[in-house]
Amino acid sequence: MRGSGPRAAGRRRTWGGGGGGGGDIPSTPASLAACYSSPRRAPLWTCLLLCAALRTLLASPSSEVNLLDSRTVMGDLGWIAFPKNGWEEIGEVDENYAPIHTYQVCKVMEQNQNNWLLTSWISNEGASRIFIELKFTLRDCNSLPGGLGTCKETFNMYYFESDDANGRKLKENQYIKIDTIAADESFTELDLGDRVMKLNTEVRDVGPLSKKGFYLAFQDVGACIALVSVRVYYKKCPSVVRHLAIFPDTITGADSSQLLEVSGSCVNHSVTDDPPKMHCSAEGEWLVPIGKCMCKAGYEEKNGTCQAPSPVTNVKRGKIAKNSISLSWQEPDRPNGIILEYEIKYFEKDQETSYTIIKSKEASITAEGLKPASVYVFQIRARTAAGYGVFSRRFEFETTPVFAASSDQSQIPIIAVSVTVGVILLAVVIGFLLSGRRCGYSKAKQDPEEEKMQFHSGHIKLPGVRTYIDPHTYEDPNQAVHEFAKEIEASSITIERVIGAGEFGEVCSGRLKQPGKRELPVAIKTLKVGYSEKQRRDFLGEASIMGQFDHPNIIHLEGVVTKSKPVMIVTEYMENGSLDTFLKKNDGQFTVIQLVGMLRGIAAGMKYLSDMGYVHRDLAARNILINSNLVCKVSDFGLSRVLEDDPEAAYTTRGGKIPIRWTAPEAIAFRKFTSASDVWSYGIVMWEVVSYGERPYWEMTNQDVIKAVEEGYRLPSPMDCPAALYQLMLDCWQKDRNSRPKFDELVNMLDKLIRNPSSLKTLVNTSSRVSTLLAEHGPLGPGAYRSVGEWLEAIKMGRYTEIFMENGYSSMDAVAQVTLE
Ligand code: ACK
Repeated sequence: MRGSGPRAAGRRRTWGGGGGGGGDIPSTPASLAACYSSPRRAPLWTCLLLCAALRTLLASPSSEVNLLDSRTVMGDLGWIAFPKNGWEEIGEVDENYAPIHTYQVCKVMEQNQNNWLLTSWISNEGASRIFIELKFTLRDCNSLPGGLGTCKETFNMYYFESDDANGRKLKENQYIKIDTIAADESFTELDLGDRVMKLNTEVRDVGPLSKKGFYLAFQDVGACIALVSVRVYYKKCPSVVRHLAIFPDTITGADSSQLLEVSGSCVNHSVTDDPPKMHCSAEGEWLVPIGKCMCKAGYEEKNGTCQAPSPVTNVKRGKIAKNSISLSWQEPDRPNGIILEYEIKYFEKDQETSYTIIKSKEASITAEGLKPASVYVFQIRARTAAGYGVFSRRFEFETTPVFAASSDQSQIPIIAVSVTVGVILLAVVIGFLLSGRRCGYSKAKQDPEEEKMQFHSGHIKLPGVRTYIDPHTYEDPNQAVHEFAKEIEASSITIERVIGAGEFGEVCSGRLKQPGKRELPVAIKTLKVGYSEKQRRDFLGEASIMGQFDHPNIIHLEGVVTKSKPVMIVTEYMENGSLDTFLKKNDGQFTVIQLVGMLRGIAAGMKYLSDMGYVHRDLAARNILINSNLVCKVSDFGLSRVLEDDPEAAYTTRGGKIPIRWTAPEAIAFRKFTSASDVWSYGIVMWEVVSYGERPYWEMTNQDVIKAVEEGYRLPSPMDCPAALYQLMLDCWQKDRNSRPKFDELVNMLDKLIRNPSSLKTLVNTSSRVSTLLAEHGPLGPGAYRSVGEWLEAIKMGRYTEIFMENGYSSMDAVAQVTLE
């Protein structure tokens, strides 16, 4: 599992040994098999087989822009080899007579090979990070008769930046090495017998580039290689329209973890005070839109554009005779300007090709010259200065028979026409959304008052559970320390080394040997000399809090030294230090179950704290410690000062200091810190863990994070994240704090996942991951969208937009009114 963000996706290619590793190419032609069978014979690697297969694989993702693709170059590539008898090009053509630019070298029997292949100049077209995808085959040295001593199974790739398209250098030392390329799959003679050739794909990236272009070079030092294709590309975030703003094609940043902030421009007939922004990731994905454009007065949003009035919905029939039908209607719900006129289209049922249009300045008409006893279909639309709105749904009325008396039923409301396909569909979709949204556990709605009792005041006693006592309630803080923390003799502590710096002084590791007890490894926090009385009180405040807890997932306090200097807090030693640093150091090294185990431990520790009535306020991976058995323990307790010494904490407009990226919106906005806001932070910790210590919201500013979260956006799923875990994260990030899971529910859920590891196999797939980058995670139902078209598009049912419109479901309000019935 990896970080979801710009950095992580880029990294994955490199660790994975390239973007895909080996793949079999079946049915090697006889000529190719023959050439490989003896490296001594000039290997005529016609590789003909490759061309047809490869050309079908050419399509690159829309976010990738090719700077060079050797497979599509029709003429001479202009590459040069030195020495001349090293790399050689296979002068073959494919079945369409297009050249196959395959280069080979196979001097495995000769000593001291140093064969270079230099490309011609490649413009980077303004991109500062480029990717190189190599497809090649490589012979397994073990399978070579007698060549073992000299044969190699790697080659090297280099680059040289230049503004000059004619500036190719021949000196080796002018080239900078990109990487040594090894094959995931080499092949043997046996493979050739089976006519299976192992094609390797490796991708490397280079950046930041500062010149207009570059040359690539491939160095062979004695391998048997066929370089089948070289594709050089950069990534871009393709132009999109989001929230009525157009975001242009944007080349990704130079750094693999960079998020580029891009401003959008409002579509025609829309405006904004604050231009909307999106962030272009290094992987070419648009992330976290902020802000929106609004249609100008007189325009309404539809399918990403601004059009004129909303449709007429409330049509009543008036006098109906054998040759005429009178109708009246009300102004559209949202005229979006002054209605200049209405256009009425009508036709005899099933004769749609022959229709009549009449215009009326009034909201009523009489259609005349109709056939008796015939059904007519009517549709009406309004026009303002901005143009026509969409037509209303179809209304059907029947003229009377020749001999029937006319009727004036103008006061009788029109009976709704039969339920259309669109409505049924809508009902099904809504039902589906409502029922499918929740899975796993049920989140009992918590009475806010009840919550206050449980979470807000630290002194409400839960049956059978000890309660946390705020050290502030002691007049003398020293009394609190001595009530909850044991005094340790300084002489029983041996300090071994400094392991970090805390706000109050150094953090050291050492050993504790108390009389009658065995020696323990410990961590020792010290209070630096020259401290003030307040600093001493705050420093020891943490011990007063920690000393009240006794749980395997809460850092254990051994005791304090207050009677001599330096003043110290002694805790159990956690070999692997803080969780965020540990995960970054061990990126990609753990199984999903190990990660879930870590999360389970943190949740269990937090359940204990919330049961005690303690609200942490600064739950983050940096404040979790992990030991050599990968047991995670919650640490960093404090009074107000917890947030003071957290480098992540920033001042809010209300003056408090808050670690914005980890904190629930209600805690940021009005300091509503509860166990439910700790649950929000826990969701962020889950994200940090699954993404191996990625920074939440990457380089976005705190202000942008606050705005984006307020607007309903949530962190996207980390790469390769089990869907069940991401769903838990989203649950923790519910805007309504009462809807978030409680810590005991989180522990139960994680236990279930651990007991049933196959439930972790379903990963959030890439396409839905990308769509969640953009999706609003408020209500996932229609309420989250501002137009019917946008909603239907989001649920992949955009093709039904017209049906919805025709049936009068043109606004999200109208959609929201529809019941399953
Ligand atoms: O990431 P680290 O190695 O883990 O660096 C920080 C540093 O001290 C400053 O807080 C480490 N640290 C804090 N408490 C402990 C502990 N109980 N056991 C091991 N390391 C600790 C923390």
